[in-house]
Amino acid sequence: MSKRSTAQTKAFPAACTVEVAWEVCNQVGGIYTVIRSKAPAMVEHAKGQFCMIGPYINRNIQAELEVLEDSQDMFGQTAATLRKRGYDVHYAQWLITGKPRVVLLNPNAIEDQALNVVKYLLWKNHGINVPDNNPLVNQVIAFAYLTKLFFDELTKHLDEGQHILAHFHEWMAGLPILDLKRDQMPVKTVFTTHATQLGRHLAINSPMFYAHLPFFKWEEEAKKFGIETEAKIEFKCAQTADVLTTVSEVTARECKHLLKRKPELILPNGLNIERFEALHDFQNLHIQYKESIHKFVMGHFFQSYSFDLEKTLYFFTSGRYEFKNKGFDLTIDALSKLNQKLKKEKSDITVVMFFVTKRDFHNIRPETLQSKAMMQEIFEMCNAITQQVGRKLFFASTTRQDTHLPDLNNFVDEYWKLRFRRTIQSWKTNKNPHVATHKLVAEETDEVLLALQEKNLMNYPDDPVKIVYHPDFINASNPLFGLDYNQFVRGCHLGIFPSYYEPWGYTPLECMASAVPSITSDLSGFGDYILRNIPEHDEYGLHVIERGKRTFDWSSNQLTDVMYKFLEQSRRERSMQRNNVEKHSAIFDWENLIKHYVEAYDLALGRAPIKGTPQV
Ligand code: G6P
Ligand code: 1S3
Repeated sequence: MSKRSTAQTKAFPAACTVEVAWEVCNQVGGIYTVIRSKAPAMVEHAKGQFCMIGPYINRNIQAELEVLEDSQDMFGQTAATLRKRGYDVHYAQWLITGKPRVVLLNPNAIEDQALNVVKYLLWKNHGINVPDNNPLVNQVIAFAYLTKLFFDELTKHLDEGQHILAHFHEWMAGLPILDLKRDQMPVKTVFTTHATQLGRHLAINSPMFYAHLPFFKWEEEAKKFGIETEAKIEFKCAQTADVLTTVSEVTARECKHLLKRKPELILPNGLNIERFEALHDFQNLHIQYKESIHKFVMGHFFQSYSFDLEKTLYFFTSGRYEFKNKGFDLTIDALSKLNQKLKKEKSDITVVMFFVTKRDFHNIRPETLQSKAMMQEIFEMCNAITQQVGRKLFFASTTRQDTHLPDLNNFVDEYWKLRFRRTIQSWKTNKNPHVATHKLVAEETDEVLLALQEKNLMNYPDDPVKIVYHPDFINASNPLFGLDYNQFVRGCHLGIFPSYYEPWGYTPLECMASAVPSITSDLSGFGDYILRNIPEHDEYGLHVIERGKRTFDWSSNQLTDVMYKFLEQSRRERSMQRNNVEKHSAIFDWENLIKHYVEAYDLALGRAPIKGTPQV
């Protein structure tokens, strides 16, 4: 493979900026958050000459789109030309903050015969073999074909010497880079990988992933995992783009070894912090949403036994179901130590730990739903009784001669007394509350359940650490909490994310934006970033567990200590810490972080020299 030039000297004016990603209008994982939250900053930076390209595969997206089919701008005209040629192309404004314009291309509308020709050319021109039976790869290739057609047309609108700045995210969107370069199009390319295909697989399967990183042979490993096409596309995109970037130093190391090119720049992920900004009432929001979590906890636990909600703290973790990569294993281990420690001390504190992830399940456990319904009934019954007592007391107060408070029991009808007794009696049980809220499809082999069983974290009455395993992501329609995810986060006290493999990791950042302290690890991109850039991070409520150079047990002990110290804080200290977290969250606002993107674009357009020789 040839070496690229070490520096670019000529600066190219950019006619427009185009950002291409599989997750434009199509939520799969974290890249959707990047694209969506960054939109206002991008629109502002490109001064309107900006559009996103994504696949048209999520039909529900129509509700979020304002169609711009008659638009005469260069993107609208290009989309119209492709439509006239028979392609399924949509041009619209995406109705999110920033209202970016989007072009959506339908990969499923490409016929098999045409797709076979595209595959043949991919093999002939770039040495990439494509299997017959991989529907996702087929979609990716068809999407790349349409994207390249779009650029072919779009460049016809350029003036002499002008270029397009095109930013591609991940292997699923990056493929057109190869033909753009091959055809020497006036398009400058930035490729951002948000993880590496191989890294993810190796981290799950190789016990010493980080130590072995320099020694893996990427082609052999890709074959082992059956991801040769994906890995090759990613490798070629990384090699061919004018500028390679990734989201953290952690992933940059992976790129160096597995993609054989050191990224020129790191583009840390941010959030549109304004969206979360609750001015001065975020403490009140915490109380309000905590109340909803209390209700769930009462329904789930108090049927069997009760504890003092004033002395109960809510911890949570959430993320894709990757037991080891997301650090669920470490979290369970540390929780079991915390449980023992609190039990030994006869502590009066209760910790309720929520595991929020996505697993196949049959249904929410009927007991969970029933108990929640009973809570509602008890709530309504108590309201009815207090209303009755209130009315009778008011009447008695005005008619009595003596000034003593009468016995309120006398104001409750026999009917309500009986109903009260019956309801409470039928609700109480001596069974332990389940750890899982849902009936899982693969209960016997579920790693979280097995680890909880092994560590005996089974919600026994004398356990200070209680577990709620919620195998579904939380949204507002969720019947158990009645909260959307951000509200749930605000209602909790501490987020726990000590990941083993995490290119960036939005969850602790989302906590920060919601004024909730969190724990992350030095192996996550976010944790590594705060270690490098925010030395006083503990004061900001951002705790980092060392995992990179430590054993599992060492890290687990450290995690136990950090959780224990958190419990030692007074309510006032917790409240002050929430203030601190909120105060510093602007560090991660896109308004501050967009500068890294601008730097990448300047590099690609030759406005700044690319330092160093990319490796091959
Ligand atoms: C805020 C409020 C306090 C409230 C506290 C609950 O700080 O201003 O009035 O008591 O939240 O905090 P906690 O950490 O116990 O949920
Ligand atoms: C990736 O998504 P994931 O959850 O598969 O990209 C995200 C955005 O850059 C990043 O936060 C995450 O760590 C990566 O893993």
